[in-house]
Amino acid sequence: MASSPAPGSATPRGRFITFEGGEGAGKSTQIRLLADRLAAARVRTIVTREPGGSPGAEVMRHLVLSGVGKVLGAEAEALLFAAARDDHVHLLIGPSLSRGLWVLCDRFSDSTRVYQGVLGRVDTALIDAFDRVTIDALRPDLTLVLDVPAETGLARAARRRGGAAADRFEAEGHDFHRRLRDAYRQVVSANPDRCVLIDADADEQTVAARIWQVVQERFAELAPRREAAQL
Ligand code: Z5A
Repeated sequence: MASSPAPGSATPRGRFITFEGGEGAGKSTQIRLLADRLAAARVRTIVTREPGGSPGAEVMRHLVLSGVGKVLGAEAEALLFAAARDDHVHLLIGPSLSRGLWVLCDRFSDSTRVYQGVLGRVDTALIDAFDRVTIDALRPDLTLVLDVPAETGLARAARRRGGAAADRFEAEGHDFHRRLRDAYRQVVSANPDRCVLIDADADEQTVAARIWQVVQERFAELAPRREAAQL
């Protein structure tokens, strides 16, 4: 793969791709489909998620999704997500990239900016400080923001849940989820070099094809080889 080597290493650093979006946008589904395409292209890939992805962070996941963070307030909740991210970055994401693996991550620091920052009104300076400590220079190479109307995402999530209870974020109302969508669109506008908005209001294979096109265009090493056809 053609990415530059990690400092002090001969192995080229892997690519880091994050998936973002509101409830039921299809992130988990699309991560699996992209991992399949990358495997077919012989790219060594791991799939992970936030909150979670490492043993300590999975404990934090259980805590925050149980709703305890909501009781403590948005700043404390942001701190819990940051603690989980610190464990995840240092134990899994960083070492995997250094070994040349591509990392596909279901949510990352943009989720904290949107959920706790925009919707929870946590000061941006505090979130910047958390990012400096937890992720430092480990910025995603590409962030795919899956965009669906709030009603579509909530209906998908409710269908999947069946009779089970909604978690802490699923339980928020439609207005929260509409503001979430707007906040994600602003993240894309503010970071056009890193983020791409994907229209995810379509069937799974159509969305997967849109994502694959973006990924191929972004990473030269995946571009379809034309030499054979030209001979
Ligand atoms: N959070 C935070 O506040 N701050 C942070 O820093 C971080 C996270 C990192 C984690 O929840 C919560 O933590 C999250 C933000 C907060 N809360 N919310 N909401 P999670 O990990 O349990 O859930 P999620 O990240 O929101 O994902 P999700 O609800 O599981 O949705 P998804 O991954 O985007 O969708 P999916 O599982 O792929 O699909 C949902 C259903 O729709 C499923 O039945 C699919 O079969 C179906 N589906 C998928 N694609 C389609 C299409 N194209 N058409 C029709 N149906 C589809």
